[in-house]
Amino acid sequence: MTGTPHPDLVLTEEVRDALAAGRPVVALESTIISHGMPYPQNVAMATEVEDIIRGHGVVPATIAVLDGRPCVGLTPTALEVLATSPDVAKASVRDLPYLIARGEHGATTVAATMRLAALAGIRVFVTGGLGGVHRGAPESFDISADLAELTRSDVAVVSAGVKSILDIGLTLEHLETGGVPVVAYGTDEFPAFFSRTSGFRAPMRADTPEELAAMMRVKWDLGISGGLAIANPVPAEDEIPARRISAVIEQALTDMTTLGITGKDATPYLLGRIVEISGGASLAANIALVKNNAHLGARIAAAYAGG
Ligand code: PSU
Ligand code: MN
Repeated sequence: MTGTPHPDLVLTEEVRDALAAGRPVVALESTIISHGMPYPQNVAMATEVEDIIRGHGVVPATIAVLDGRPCVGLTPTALEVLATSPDVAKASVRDLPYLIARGEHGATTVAATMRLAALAGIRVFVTGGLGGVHRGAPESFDISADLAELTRSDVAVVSAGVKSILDIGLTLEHLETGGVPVVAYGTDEFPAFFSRTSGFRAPMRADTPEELAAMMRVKWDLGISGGLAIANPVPAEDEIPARRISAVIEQALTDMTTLGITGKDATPYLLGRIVEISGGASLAANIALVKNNAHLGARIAAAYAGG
């Protein structure tokens, strides 16, 4: 169903065997480890998320570029390197040729992880938050390559929606233009990462992993290339209400403008600053929502492999 992994990828034996046997595999990104959370919470989160996925009988495949090798499935030592080394570049799709040719380390964003997952034949990918259209994009043109990749790689991406460091309305418009199904899980509203609500209605809704697996099959059977954005709201007990987090986000955006930070540094700066201003509350919510996404992603992968 998924074909043979691209020969230039370095797969762990566990991942290779699972893919060859048609057993479910879930991809995980690494920018969230190297540039999205502080140490040691980052490596603890990465390890726990892998364990959650294994708990569902599904194989986790964390993706990164290590010494120029595009790796699908990582050892605990590799996770530790990604979590601690200052020499790990943030790697979107455009960075893959540069880092691989030079033999460097790269922590893959949603876009780059999708691309490598697709080359491996992995159809489900779990993350925290998607990149999107930044506030002020009509002037800055800052639109994450994650959105472009969702139009290209055949991978279903489970996130908790997009956080309001971005322009959520413009992000949804951009996904519509790209022909990307945006499906909220168990809710009518598109979730805003830290908060279950965003004020925007989700274009589509699903209530079971089987419904999502069915949509994936139909999409790719019809040859409609590209991914699906599955938006899974943060659990109610872990959410930070929109009115509470919005002041924190506004402050972080103001600080970013003052410092003149732009481009690929914008998202990592904002994530780090939000943790600082919120006194760690945002980090706890971030970890909780990633784990919640891991449960759903594993169930979707199992439903897709079983169907
Ligand atoms: N949003 C988060 N946490 C993250 C990211 C986004 O809440 O770690 C990371 C993801 O790897 C995403 C990337 O793909 O930031 C988007 O960066 P940019 O906006 O530069 O495309
Ligand atoms: Mn950008």
